[in-house]
Amino acid sequence: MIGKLTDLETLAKGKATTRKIAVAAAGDQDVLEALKNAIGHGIIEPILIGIEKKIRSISDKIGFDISSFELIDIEDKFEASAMAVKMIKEGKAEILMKGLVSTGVLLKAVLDKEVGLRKGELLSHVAIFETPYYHKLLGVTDAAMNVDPELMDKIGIIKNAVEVFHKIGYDNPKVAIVGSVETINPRMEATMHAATISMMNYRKQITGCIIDGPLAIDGAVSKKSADMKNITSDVAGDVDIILAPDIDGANILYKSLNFLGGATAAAVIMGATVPIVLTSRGDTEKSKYYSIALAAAIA
Ligand code: COD
Repeated sequence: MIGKLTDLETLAKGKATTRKIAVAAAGDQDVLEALKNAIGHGIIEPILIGIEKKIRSISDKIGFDISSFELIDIEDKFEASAMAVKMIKEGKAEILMKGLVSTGVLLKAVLDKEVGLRKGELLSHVAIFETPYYHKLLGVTDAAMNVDPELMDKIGIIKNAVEVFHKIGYDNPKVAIVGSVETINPRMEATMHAATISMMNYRKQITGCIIDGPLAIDGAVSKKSADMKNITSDVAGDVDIILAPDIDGANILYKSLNFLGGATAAAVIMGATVPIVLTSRGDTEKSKYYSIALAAAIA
């Protein structure tokens, strides 16, 4: 079980072979810098797909020697995404990474029924935070993909997050389904979802984790707060994974942790045949590096 994001680096380095990462539309300074950093730490080897001239000129500018890496010259962003997906399909890479292409375009290539990377499961975003204000790593899902998940979607989102935690050494992660309150209110659908999913876990319809909800965020992360509210729970105050009610709740939590909570995140999209790294301009350099390390650790 890992306790810090730097441990992801150790897990990634412990792989028998260096993981290959296919980068769609790689002609972007932020992306090339993140790759340079990860290659410097010996955790990945890239296949760069995009406008060759642009990739070479940015690489020269940042002092990134790409001479030993495969580079495929494709101008169109959808075609570059489709090529990156093809590389995965053909077993030439084990991680997919988004470059200078919109999330929607890349995900369309991933979700393509015939040539994409579906394996019959829901795709969802899983982030792992390290913050000075919590005693261990903290998972947050789904801040980037599923907009307004239904009950069954939430079960799929939990499954993906639990899979990530299993792969980084947590046998039975604690999952809190959070919202505004810890009581069930039939007028608040998220509390009904939480109660149903918790009971499914209690009855062993969902295994590999301990789930409790509904919980408010304070009770989920603070034992003191849970005790004050007389909440008896194996999860309250010691949560590993927080499932938010929808993309807005998760995204607000994600950005609050980053911008107000001094946290750093590593994040991937799970549910496809390989992990997908989707860094964005708002992410710090460290966060981009740890996202690549997380993907390499679990691929
Ligand atoms: N998992 C598995 N299959 C999916 C998923 C998913 N999460 N989402 C869609 N599909 C499948 C559908 O079943 C369908 O067969 C096909 O993909 C297309 O579905 P649509 O028409 O709903 O897909 P799109 O292309 O319109 O939208 C997919 C997105 C992921 C782009 C969409 O859900 C989205 O915009 N999500 C939010 C992204 C966002 O704005 N994030 C903000 C923070 S970065």
